[in-house]
Amino acid sequence: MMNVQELLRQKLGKEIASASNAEVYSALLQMVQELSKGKEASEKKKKIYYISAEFLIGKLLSNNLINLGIYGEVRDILAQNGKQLSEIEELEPEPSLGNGGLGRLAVCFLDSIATLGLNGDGIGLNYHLGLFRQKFEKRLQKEMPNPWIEEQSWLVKTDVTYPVCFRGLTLQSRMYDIEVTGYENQTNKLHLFDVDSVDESIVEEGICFDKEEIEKNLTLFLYPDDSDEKGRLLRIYQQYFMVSNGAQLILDECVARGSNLYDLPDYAVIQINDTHPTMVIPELIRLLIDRGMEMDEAIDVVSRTCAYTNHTILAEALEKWPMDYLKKVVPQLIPIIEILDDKVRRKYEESVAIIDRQDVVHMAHIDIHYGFSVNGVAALHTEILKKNELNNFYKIYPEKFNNKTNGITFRRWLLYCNPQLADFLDGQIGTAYKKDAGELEKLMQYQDDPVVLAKLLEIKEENKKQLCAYLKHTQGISLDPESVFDIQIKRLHEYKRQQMNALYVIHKYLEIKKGKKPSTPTTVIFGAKAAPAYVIAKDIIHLILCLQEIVNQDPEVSPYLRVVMIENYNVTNAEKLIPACDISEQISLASKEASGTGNMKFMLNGAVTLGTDDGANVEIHDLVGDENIFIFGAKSDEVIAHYEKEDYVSREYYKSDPDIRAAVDFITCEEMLKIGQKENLVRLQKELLNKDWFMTLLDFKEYAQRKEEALKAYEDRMGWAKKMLVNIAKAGFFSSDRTIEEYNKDIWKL
Ligand code: 26W
Repeated sequence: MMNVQELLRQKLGKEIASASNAEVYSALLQMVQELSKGKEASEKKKKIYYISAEFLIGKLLSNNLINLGIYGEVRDILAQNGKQLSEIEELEPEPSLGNGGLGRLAVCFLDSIATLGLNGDGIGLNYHLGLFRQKFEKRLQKEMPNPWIEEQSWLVKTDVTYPVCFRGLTLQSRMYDIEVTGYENQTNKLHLFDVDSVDESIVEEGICFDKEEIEKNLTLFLYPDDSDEKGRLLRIYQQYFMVSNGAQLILDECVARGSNLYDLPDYAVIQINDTHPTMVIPELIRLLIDRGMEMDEAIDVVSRTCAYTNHTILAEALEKWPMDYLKKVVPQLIPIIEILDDKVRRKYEESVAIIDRQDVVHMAHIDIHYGFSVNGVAALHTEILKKNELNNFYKIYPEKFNNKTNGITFRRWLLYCNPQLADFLDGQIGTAYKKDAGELEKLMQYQDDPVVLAKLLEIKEENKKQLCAYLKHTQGISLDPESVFDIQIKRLHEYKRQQMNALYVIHKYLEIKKGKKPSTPTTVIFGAKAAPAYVIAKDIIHLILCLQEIVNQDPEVSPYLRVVMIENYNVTNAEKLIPACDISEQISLASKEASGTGNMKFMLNGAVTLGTDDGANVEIHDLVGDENIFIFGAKSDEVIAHYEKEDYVSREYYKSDPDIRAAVDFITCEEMLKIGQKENLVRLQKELLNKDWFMTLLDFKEYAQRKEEALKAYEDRMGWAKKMLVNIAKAGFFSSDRTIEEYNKDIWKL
């Protein structure tokens, strides 16, 4: 058994007590890397390659200490030497290599793959700057560069390098690895590709840079702004760079493990995370032909190796690349894509073609025809794919379609972020739930035990206080821990309907002004980044920041209602917010949120969901029952029918309901215009009145009513604690270990 204290002292080269926090951080990082290195699993024949443009890894130090089984020991050793692990963690920059759910899911999956002892690595890009750092200036979002790579980081430079050819430009890649520690198990790898020539000094004002200097900018940013053609071309450069490296690595590794390439599907399965890595299909075909395979054989081999996960039904998120763009960047793929299209066209109708009449390539269509599995990420989502969005494909390939409801790793989202709750569970139901999440059900036997219920309330209270201290310390925000914490944290998007929550805030403000004082004060907390070119999303942020000012400054209102939008929402602050939440806002327009994973994290930490019948909320609802969730709003089939009939007119709701009218009018009232930007507020109001594509006003009334019910229910403390308990007890299904077991059983077959 190695001695952690000794190892740490050795890495430090001095006594722990006399080292600075920065020195301790650096020593811990080296120590973890060394310890995880010894744990690589012996390579088995078949391997899963999870290829994704995003891996939202978050900070790794504590996560790795937990997975290596030495978190408590390290924390205690540090404490004995006058050091706080929590302070040391703050020195670690967060690698924000993802936008949101899809990127975070990829990392939860890597954790579970390693934890379950499966042979599997991630493949992605080494963005030097993660998703922008968000700053608020004059109540508007400003984007700043978000560097994360320091002198010492989790990245390990390797000797692996491949040539990647673009039109008129060949770049030599460099592979970096990050160790993926499994929980008390083996270590796998996340391979991130880069080019040595990337130059951070080309970043100008904010996050602007020359989009045409490919050698210098290729892996500079995660998803550069794609609102113009140059940005979109850069996206194609990034995607091809990722998949070409990935394909070369996979073929090399499989050959090394004994494949003759004709038997590739026995050695590799490639999970394509959304359409961003789709070009891996034509690229693999191209490489196999280069190595002497016939075209038809290569297509067959690749089709039996690749599987596709769909994460959205929003048309604008299903990628389509004009042939012109592809010709400018990757001309070598054009003849292959044309053959793939030709084969489809010979057999099937136009609607499932790969290249459409406008000469645009539908990336998802490549995945579906030339992959062996298509999965959605929650039961409802998969049903909608089969019945609606992808129905024409489902009719051709019913056997390819399957559901894999998302999951989250309980190591990060319970053991790490809520140690008080985890400790309490250990004492109550034993520790087996850490590896077998279904064990959480054992908590059900205490649903009427007043001591257990009181303890759950106490833990929540403590977490709320800790959040208050954290927000005070990091953002200068003061909150009242006695109030109900009602939290909506996720990317900003109209379909997620932060604007509906903001309208509720206005409604409540007006009610309080009229003298209707609520018995329990509420704090509505938002956290969200808006895509830099998404104008309305930024207007919604502006609205919320203006409301924050008006509501919190109003002495008549602020004792009962407060609004806070935290700056720079990311994984690190999610880890503090989620354990402190009472009401989890999951209010997307039904049918639009593929799954959601924040909903699962909140549930696991004892928050009660206020949500629509959408994504995985439907499954949460089924598990906890009507008593333990607050569901409202139009159902997905009603919503789909509105779109089909084009019969939703938001203005009618505005006209016929005085509460809605008052709330919408408030957006541009004198008070608001005094502190807000007229242009943004007027534009947002017009959008709600003239378009409201995501039907905010349709659900508003029911939403406000349900929220009142939830707030009322909160007042019965024991009744509420029971709801918390049931949510925690039923959360086991949402462990990503369960999800990965299903992927393996049905798709990967390792
Ligand atoms: C066009 C490029 C693009 C489009 C969409 C990049 C990134 C995105 C999203 C951020 C994709 C995403 O995060 N989707 C989410 O995936 C989660 C994991 O499956 C689901 O839980 C969410 O419902 C879904 O929105």
